[in-house]
Amino acid sequence: MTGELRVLGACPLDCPDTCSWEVTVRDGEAVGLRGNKDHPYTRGALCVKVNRYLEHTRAADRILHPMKRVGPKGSGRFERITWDEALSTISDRLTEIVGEHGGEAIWPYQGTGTLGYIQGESGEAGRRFWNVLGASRHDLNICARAGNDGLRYTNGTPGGMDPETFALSRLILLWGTNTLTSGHHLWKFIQDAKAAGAHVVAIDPIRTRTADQADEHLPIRPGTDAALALGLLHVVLEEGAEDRDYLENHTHGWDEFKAEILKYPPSRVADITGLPEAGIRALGVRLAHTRPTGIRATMGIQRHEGGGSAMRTIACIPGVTGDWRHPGGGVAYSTSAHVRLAVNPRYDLLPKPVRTLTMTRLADGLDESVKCLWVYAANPLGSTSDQNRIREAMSRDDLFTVVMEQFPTDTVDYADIVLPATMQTEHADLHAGYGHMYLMWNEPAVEPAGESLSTTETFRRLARHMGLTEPSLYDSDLELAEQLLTGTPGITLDRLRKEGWARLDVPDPFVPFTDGFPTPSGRLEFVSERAEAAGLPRVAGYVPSYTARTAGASREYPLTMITPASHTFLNTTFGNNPELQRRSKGPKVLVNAADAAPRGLAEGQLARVFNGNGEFRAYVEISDRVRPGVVAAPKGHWPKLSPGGANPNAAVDERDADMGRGAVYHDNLVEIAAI
Ligand SMILES: Nc1nc2c(c(=O)[nH]1)N[C@H]1C(S)=C(S)[C@@H](COP(=O)(O)OP(=O)(O)OC[C@H]3O[C@@H](n4cnc5c(=O)[nH]c(N)nc54)[C@H](O)[C@@H]3O)O[C@H]1N2
Ligand SMILES: Nc1nc2c(c(=O)[nH]1)N[C@H]1C(S)=C(S)[C@@H](COP(=O)(O)OP(=O)(O)OC[C@H]3O[C@@H](n4cnc5c(=O)[nH]c(N)nc54)[C@H](O)[C@@H]3O)O[C@H]1N2
Ligand code: SF4
Ligand SMILES: [Mo]
Repeated sequence: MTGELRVLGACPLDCPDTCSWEVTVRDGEAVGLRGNKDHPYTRGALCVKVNRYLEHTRAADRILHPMKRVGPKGSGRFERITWDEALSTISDRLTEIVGEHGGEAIWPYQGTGTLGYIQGESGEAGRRFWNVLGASRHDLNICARAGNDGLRYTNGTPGGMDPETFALSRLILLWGTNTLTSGHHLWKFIQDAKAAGAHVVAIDPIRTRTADQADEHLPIRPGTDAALALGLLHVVLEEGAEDRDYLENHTHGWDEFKAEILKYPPSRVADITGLPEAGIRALGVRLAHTRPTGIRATMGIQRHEGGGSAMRTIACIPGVTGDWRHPGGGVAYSTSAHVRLAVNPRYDLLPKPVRTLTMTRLADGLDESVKCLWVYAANPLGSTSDQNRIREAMSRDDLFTVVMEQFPTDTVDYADIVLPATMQTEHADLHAGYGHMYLMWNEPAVEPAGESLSTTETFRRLARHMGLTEPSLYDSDLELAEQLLTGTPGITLDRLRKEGWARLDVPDPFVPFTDGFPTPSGRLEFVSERAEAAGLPRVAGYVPSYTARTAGASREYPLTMITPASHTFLNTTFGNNPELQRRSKGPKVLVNAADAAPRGLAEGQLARVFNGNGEFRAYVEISDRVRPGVVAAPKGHWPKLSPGGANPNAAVDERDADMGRGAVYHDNLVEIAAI
């Protein structure tokens, strides 16, 4: 490649915005990266994390060739090997393991490092290979599952509002979501709504930077959101503002749900949520009389024991107010369910039905029955609950661990073989935002760095090395793209490569559920027979989180810990980036003065945060941004780069949320002590 060219691409990270970007390539080298101004949703700006992505691709600690471990597990001591040696070692071990123990002894642990449909988890990259081998299935439930399931009970699908329509909302509830940190491009649409007179309310136990910009902030007690939803609806009923025609014609189970709402008058809800009764009442009155009301509730809200029920119940609000009638009304969680790409990981290739292992349950699941742990696009030692037990499980000598990575994470330190992975400027991929309604194409801009290979190419080479004959294992990236796009007639690969993105085939503005709801009744379900059959409450309602139901009772660990998104990292991605580490000013833990004083904690001092699971260390920030009784420790710092060698997940329990075995990252009790 000579001369200068501009290559269209997309940010691959697990962020709702999936930015459109443009890479400037000069003489085969990427020399510039900027957000694409023409993209209708992301409109140019990237973010503090990704602005210097090109530098990150060239970071000194990038893994550029295959390696084998030479020190003990966890030591991080490796020696360079050739791809040929890596593939031979792996082929031999996999063949031996499948022969002796069966394919189910392999756990392909795929994470969210890239959301690509070709290279990443959205298309279950690599899964065809695993199916031929008969490997265990992997349930990637770590992020959004409890909420997805909750929404499915109410609406039949997790898909909801097109986020662009928030510009049309007149009341906006930012509920358990930190927009300006975790997907800031929505803010432009919120600003448009504000300019037209909309009122914006943040409902979050933390006064986040998003709450700072809202008109009103309700610092709710964690894990009590469904009670607030019922209390607000109580006021809507008092005001006589329920949409009776909508209730009659588009919902299922109103009488039973109404009886549930009537159990939650604002006075009771004030006791449960820790919010002033007057504030609940005032917001209830606003909700009663403001159409359209748009609710943005994202994943933060469902990282709790009652998290699925919280989303299920919040989703009932527009059923009562009739907001789904209007563009700008309803609930927006994720847009993924609107994407119709023809994902085909070929489970038909499995030689026999196999077990499913659960991503959120790595410490429990990694028992003697697992002989090979294959980690790709994931950093479980930084991101998954119960870090100490994972470390112990990964130390087992007879466990063969392969990690495909870009950087030497804590997880890499436990690998037998490390395989170097390409970064987004070096491979082709097809994406869809989970916070917008566009498909995106990422054209490779430069050659892979060092000896790194993409996920698909790694599995193709491995399949060839093992002599596997299933033809679909050898489909090229462009063939995979063509296959995916058969699900979206009208959007061709040629068009996507030329234009960079294409709006999903939906009207603009998009109003979902105008033709009914994909539930068994075809209506919005306040009452769900499917939930009942699954052992869950029949009627949507309040299921307290673990901390909400026990905090007062625990004298040993009295503080509720939330571990939200960090502004400067994307999960643990960028946790090794010196500039972003510096900007994070962490690891830190936010503590209210009322909790700091009795513990003798001073501003800026290093403290131990601990419970029965383990401990991590963080610098105390005394702050009225957290309620008394609540502490916040942002996620993303690498354990080995943190004081004490652990991050908050050492104190996160491997408990399940009420739905989908979701993780409970914001639902743990801790104590803090000065060091
Ligand atoms: N900068 C940055 N952006 C990210 C990420 C990142 O790590 N960094 N992660 C990405 C990923 S993987 C995801 S899934 C999304 C997640 O994005 P969000 O959904 O925004 O997730 P969280 O930061 O976990 O939680 C959001 C807010 O919910 C609040 N919260 C916690 N518990 C409760 C509760 O019980 N009730 C209420 N009302 N609020 C509560 C937290 O205090 C937090 O401010 O963001 C993505 N974007
Ligand atoms: N305490 C706490 N923990 C949390 C959360 C929380 O709120 N609090 N949030 C959870 C959430 S929402 C999520 S989604 C999970 C995420 O957890 P994981 O899925 O483990 O994601 P990351 O920690 O970002 O690690 C992804 C790794 O993939 C690598 N990678 C990126 N692209 C590629 C690629 O193309 N190929 C390969 N082979 N590797 C690649 C990156 O270098 C990075 O090390 O974390 C969860 N962990
Ligand atoms: S992390 Fe999100 S906001 Fe930042 S560039 Fe990627 S998609 Fe855009
Ligand atoms: Mo996530």
